[in-house]
Amino acid sequence: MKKMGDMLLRHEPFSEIVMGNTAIVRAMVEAGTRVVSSYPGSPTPEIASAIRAIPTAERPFYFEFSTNEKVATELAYGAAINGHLSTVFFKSVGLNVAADTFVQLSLMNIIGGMVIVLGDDPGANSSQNEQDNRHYAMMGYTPILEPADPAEVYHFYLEAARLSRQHRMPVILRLTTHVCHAKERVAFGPWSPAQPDDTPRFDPANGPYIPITTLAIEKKRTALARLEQVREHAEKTELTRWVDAGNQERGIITMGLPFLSLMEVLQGVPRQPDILKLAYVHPLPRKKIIRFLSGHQEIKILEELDDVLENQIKAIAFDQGLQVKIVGKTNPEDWIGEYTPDKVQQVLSSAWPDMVAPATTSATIDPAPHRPPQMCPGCGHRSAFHAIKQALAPTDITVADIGCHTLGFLPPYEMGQLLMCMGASPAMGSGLRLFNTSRKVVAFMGDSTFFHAALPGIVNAIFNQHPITLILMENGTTAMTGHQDHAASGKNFNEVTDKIPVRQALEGLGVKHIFEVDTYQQAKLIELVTEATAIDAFSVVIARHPCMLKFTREQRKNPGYQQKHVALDQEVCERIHTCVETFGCPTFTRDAENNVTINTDLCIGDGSCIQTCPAKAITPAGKKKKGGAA
Ligand SMILES: Cc1ncc(C[n+]2csc(CCOP(=O)(O)OP(=O)(O)O)c2C)c(N)n1
Repeated sequence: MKKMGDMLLRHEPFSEIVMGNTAIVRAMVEAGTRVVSSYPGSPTPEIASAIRAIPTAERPFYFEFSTNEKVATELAYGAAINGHLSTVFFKSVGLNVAADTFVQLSLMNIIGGMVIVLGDDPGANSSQNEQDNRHYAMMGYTPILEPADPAEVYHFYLEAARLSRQHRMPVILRLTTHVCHAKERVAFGPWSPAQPDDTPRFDPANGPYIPITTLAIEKKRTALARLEQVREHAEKTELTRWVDAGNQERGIITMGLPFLSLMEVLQGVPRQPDILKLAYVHPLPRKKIIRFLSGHQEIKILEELDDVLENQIKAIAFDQGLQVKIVGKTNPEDWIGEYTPDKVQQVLSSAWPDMVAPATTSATIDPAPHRPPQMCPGCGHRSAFHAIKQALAPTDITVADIGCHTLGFLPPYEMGQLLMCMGASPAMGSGLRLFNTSRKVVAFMGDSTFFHAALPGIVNAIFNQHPITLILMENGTTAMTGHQDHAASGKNFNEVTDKIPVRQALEGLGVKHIFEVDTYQQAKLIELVTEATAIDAFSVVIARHPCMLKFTREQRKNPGYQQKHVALDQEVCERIHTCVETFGCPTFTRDAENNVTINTDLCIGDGSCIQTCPAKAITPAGKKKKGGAA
């Protein structure tokens, strides 16, 4: 980590093999960014890992994980109108949370400049959907730059920062999963640290910053005029690539990852098409596109997710009265998934089969064995779900939320029958409870989600008296995205801080029925859930246990650390298989003879399984030396 931190602060130009998520941090440093904020979400958390590699005292900018994406956006905006170049980054669906603020930003005079880094997720690798945030950018009159690889991430960030400062408007840098995680050698420029001018420059005269009534209309005019100025940059920028193969029949307009995949697919193709690879995805370089369209008989638009480019380019061609044939999406599948090389081959072959043969690879290559997601050994959520299931009737309704605990919906627990987005479970549960006196409603939620977006739903349940039970699965961290701290963790990104205990927050809101238990105490948990769900009022069970992945990782750093594991006495085991079938810890394996063994590489010896064995065959066992046999 120190090496990475030193690298990111080098003064002389250098080149290094880095991820897109690392390249962007060097760009932030070189651009003179002063404030960066985020809420964790794939594919962007490694940006924060790279930031962490720079010790706080040496970091040339302030960074924080805020409580949610809206807050992070507002913080970056506040800093930017005080004159500081700022950046906010988060995952695709984070823009839904930030949207109420985001859509106003283009109306403002952002004197310091503000870059919004989006981690979009075509293929829904780690998201509830694969939404195309170009729609938001268009709705918010905000320019977007879309890089294809780590080198472009670096250059495009610098361009976005320049543009944003110059036009005092927000600029989006749209990354996608592969672009964030791909690695390549990037040539970075020099950095000469200068004493930043931190004068607070906020001046209402730079605004107005209050976009209401006629002012909102005036501000919209300004936003539209700025977009036209940005279009002029888009026409001229060398970041747009025109790959001229001298082909006057066929051309392809594309951007981002699909461009890289296209280059792979076109290898060995005898008659190469011309390619226009866009850097600015909004606003489009209209004149350049008209020139490209005019020079070809047929154009293929190659874009991931929605037909955003296609519709605009077809409109441009129509307005210009161009005769060129434009082939966009031809199949519903073209709207879906990442444009990896095999996907691009498939999409291109359906437009131009004489140029590219249909992809055959998927049928011939053995797929990797299916590996369903699951909770880690020792996870407190497993112990909780195993117990809670025993406290509820099969007809009761269980509402999931977003986080590691979402995995409770999987067998054998099947706890959580519906899921929407972060913080939605209390209000959805409240709706399910209306006119419903026969089926209890239980909502689940993690502690990061509690602060992120759940408080309004909880307040609503209290205020409007919805008698549901919320089970707050408190593991002390934002586990699913890589253990980022949150308001109840006792530290923020930079320092130790006071905890905001969830119990006190709930009491402050007026919740009268609050129960607390460690999730490893299964009998107690069953008792409390039974009691809480019997109350005809909003109730909360705080089901607490530290995230054991995080805890064990920290323990392993101790020199004398010895991995523990449980043992299973084959003589006592009655082959009931609760450990495998109902508790479901991946540590237990059942063989063809129905014998259960323990994988001591996986088992952390937490012992939460011991109480689940009706035959009492599981015991705390021997300790396994670091790296040695049991
Ligand atoms: C709006 C939004 N932002 C970020 C994410 C990414 N995300 C998925 S799970 C999760 C962590 C939730 O943490 P917590 O509620 O504490 O549950 P845990 O994973 O610890 O069980 C986050 C941040 C998301 N899905 N949606």
